[in-house]
Amino acid sequence: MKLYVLNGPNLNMLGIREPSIYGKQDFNALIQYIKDVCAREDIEVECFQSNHEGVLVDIIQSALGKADGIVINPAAYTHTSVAILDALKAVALPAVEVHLSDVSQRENFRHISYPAMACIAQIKGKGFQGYEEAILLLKEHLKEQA
Ligand code: CA2
Repeated sequence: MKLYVLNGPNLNMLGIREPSIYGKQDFNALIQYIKDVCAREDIEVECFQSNHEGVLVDIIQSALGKADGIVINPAAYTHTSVAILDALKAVALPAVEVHLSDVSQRENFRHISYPAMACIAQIKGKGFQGYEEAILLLKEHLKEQA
């Protein structure tokens, strides 16, 4: 079982500002956390981060034939990107959207998610643990499909 984990714009700045919203740990710690969860669960993982919408679309397209599922935190593109929604629909791989913060408790513009319309679940407000939940959910989903 192989997963792609994608992180969108500015998530590489984790730990540098806004610790009250996104926590104190930095981006490298997040990637290590994801890799540790996947190693424990016997899942192969590739992690990506980009600040560019088109690059995220390219990575989603490249998952076809290489990954069994996608965990994605599209960051600000969550609230704007029909292109990421369409890419997820195009590859038709099971995907789970993750947010560190609880976007439903923040500004109104963060309440809409386009990519979530092509995801089997959205997990929000659980910090790094949200990524673990997404990975476990995809693992169960893929086992059921097998
Ligand atoms: O809660 C999340 O995970 C978000 O996807 C994070 C995005 C935000 O636009 C979404 O509404 C919710 C922002 C990521 C930017 O992260 C920063 C990290 C450090 C300092 C400033 C921003």
